[in-house]
Amino acid sequence: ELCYPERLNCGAELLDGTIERFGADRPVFRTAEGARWTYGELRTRVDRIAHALTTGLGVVPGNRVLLRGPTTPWLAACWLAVMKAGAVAVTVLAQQRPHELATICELGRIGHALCDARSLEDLEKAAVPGLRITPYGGATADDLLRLADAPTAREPFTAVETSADDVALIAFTSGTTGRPKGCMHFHRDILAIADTFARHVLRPRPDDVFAGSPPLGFTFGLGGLVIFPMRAGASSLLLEQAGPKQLLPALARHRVSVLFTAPTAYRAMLDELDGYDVGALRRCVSAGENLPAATWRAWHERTGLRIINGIGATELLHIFISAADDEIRPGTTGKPVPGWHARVVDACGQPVADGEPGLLAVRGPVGCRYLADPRQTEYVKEGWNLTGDTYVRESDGYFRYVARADDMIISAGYNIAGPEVEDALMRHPDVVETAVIGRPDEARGQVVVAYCVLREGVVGGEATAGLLRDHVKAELAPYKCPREVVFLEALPRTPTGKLQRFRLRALE
Ligand code: 3SK
Repeated sequence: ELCYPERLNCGAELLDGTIERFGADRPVFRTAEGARWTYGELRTRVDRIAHALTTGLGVVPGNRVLLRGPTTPWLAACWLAVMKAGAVAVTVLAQQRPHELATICELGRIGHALCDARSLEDLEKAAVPGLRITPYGGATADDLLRLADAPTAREPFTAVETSADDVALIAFTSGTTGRPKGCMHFHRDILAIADTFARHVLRPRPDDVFAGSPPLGFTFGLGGLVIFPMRAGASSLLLEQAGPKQLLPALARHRVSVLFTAPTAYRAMLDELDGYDVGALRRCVSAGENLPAATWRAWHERTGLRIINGIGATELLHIFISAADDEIRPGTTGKPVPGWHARVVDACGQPVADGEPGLLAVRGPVGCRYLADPRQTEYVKEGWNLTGDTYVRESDGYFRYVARADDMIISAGYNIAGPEVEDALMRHPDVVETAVIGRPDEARGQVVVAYCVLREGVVGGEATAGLLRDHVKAELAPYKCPREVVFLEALPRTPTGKLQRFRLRALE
């Protein structure tokens, strides 16, 4: 059971609390461009921003402040300042376009935005009535620091005494289907993810250097690159460009020890590993999508490292099922993280037998609270959060991913999980990425269609399609074999890297 005081400010806890425990001189953030911040320097900047917010901009506790920009120490500092000021951070992704930003601002009733000077254009184009935009980080447009330059802003900022149950963060997700939903999280939730997944599974050390690809606008990144390292007194390399091509050299150069990224990035890095010394790595976390067992094994073979696979959700802030070290079982996600409970249920919410597929239901220290959205009652039923994933619980308590609940293919009466066919295809050396969907079919209801991205230099076409179909037939029951294989240059993904199967279905 987690137990937090009634008065709790997660920004103060992560920053001032960590300084109390570990000292102010330890490194906290660095960048590929050479910036180096200590915890003490971070506190000075956070306090000045908090003064600028409250005195300069008139932000009061409970006001919502949109944060937009690439992954930089300044964005992390703005987030911490919003926390310390008792306001509510609304995080968005750099890729979100004007109409999406306008929807978010309207839904979130947002009055203020702190925006990296390089990311202003789309936010300005969103033309949100009454939104006051304050740029930060630009050589000429650093309004934020100008506000923070007032003599009073040089004093330490005393964090607002928020309650543990005050909303601290609204994280917007459009999931894989489109319409954005705001997920509200409390101050205690921010610490709870560090005190469950990070504490029990990741087990970071103060000398760890974290890095990864998820942006801070995605709670996977906010947790993995800011909250977890700070809770442990560790440091984080914040990368503005964090594709597989930038990650590998950064891991080597900065002796990164804890990596957060998605299955596709692990797969892509495998092709480039030679020539990079990733010997400092000791923890690799994968989430955002199911990790194919083939990718887990290939990474283990090449690096000796056992990837920590996890399932998380913006609704629940971070990872709730996972496993560590020797408990990791490739091809499964693991067991509920200590503090969390999980079960597999039928459409009426009744538990199904072990070994049977059903809907994943979880409960724990963080719950889903959508901001004014009727979909709340679809996600939370009788205290259980229904994540929209189909899972199997094995008899020894391990949870195995089957598919997104709406990604099951029913063909001639057979239930086929797209990801199982994808796993089989991924075991073919020429396949880099794949997505399997059901195509409507008069005779069979649906037929299996595989979309594949091939290794560079391999040519698609009838012959390759035939080879891949033979490969699947050798690995799985023949009824699971794709009727058709379609070759693409890349698969459609959300800005957070999740596959958008609905866009593939629209091609059918
Ligand atoms: O959405 C996800 O997949 C996720 C995974 C890990 C942590 C947080 C999130 C939102």
